[in-house]
Amino acid sequence: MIVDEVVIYLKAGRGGEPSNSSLRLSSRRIIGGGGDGGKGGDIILKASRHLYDLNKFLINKNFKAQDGKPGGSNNKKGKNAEDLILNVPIGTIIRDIEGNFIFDLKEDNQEFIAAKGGSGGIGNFKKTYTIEPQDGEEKKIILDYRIPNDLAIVGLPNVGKTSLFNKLTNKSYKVADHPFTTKFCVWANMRIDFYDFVILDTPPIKLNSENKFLKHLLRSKIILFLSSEHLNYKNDFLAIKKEILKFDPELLKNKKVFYLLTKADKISKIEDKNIILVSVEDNKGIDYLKEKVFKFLSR
Ligand SMILES: Nc1nc2c(ncn2[C@@H]2O[C@H](COP(=O)(O)OP(=O)(O)OP(=O)(O)O)[C@@H](O)[C@H]2O)c(=O)[nH]1
Ligand SMILES: [Mg+2]
Repeated sequence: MIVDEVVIYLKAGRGGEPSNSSLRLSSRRIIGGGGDGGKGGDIILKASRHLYDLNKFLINKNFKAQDGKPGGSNNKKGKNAEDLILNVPIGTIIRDIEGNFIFDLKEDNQEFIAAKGGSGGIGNFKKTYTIEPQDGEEKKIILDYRIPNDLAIVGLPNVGKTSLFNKLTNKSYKVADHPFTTKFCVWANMRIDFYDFVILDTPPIKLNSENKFLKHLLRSKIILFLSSEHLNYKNDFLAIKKEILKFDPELLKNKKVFYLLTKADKISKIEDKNIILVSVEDNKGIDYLKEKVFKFLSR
């Protein structure tokens, strides 16, 4: 099971305390000599290609960066605290607790300051007063992981999604002659002509239901709509489209959709130019599909 959404609590570091001390310049001259406090540590979220879900945040959800060090006498500045860096998988969207978008960490090593450390207090060097340090920002945020992928397979239950996924990736995920076999999204590389593309298999779409896994279509460039209804496939495709649009209309924007009729070993041909016939039993249409995918993705 992949963990694709978590709420975490962040507390950036407070600035260091200022020093309030005296500095003797001569037997008659004494001035303020206190140094400034150091800056509190930021909490930075950083995209890492070594992580593939948000599982690690189930163990620890609370993060605190260190406070800045206090200033010293003789105008000695306190040390800035080190930033706290939290690695997240590439493809993690940061949201506020109401779900509003804040930032999308799409590329390896990309960083975002999620909570800013407070500035250090100002010491009384050459002054008669000090200024208090600032607290670090405190935040509760949502990490919303959207699996990076080039193409995704979607469809109603039992239409042959995982069978096609296995065929295209040489994997052997569970296939069964009953609906709802696939419970979670899985993804793997599909190699075509020395190029690797990431393909996503999804659980079946349930009609009139939330289908939360559809959020992983956000980054797909191609979506394969699958039906095994050799007569009523148009109804299936309409139902798939309706469920996706209901979940989030953005998911179909600027996407290429290929319409696939599966289990084509059971029929001879079909008079519909918009449909690609495929069968994992006799390999019908598999090379043609790969060619179309390759043409589109390697443009
Ligand atoms: N004849 C034939 N049967 C197929 C083909 N592809 C899949 N099947 C069969 O259809 C059934 C469902 O296949 P799956 O790949 O598990 O279908 P799915 O859409 O992933 O199913 P869910 O994960 O439950 O939604 C299995 O019994 C497969 O053997 C095909 O090309 N031809
Ligand atoms: Mg499946």
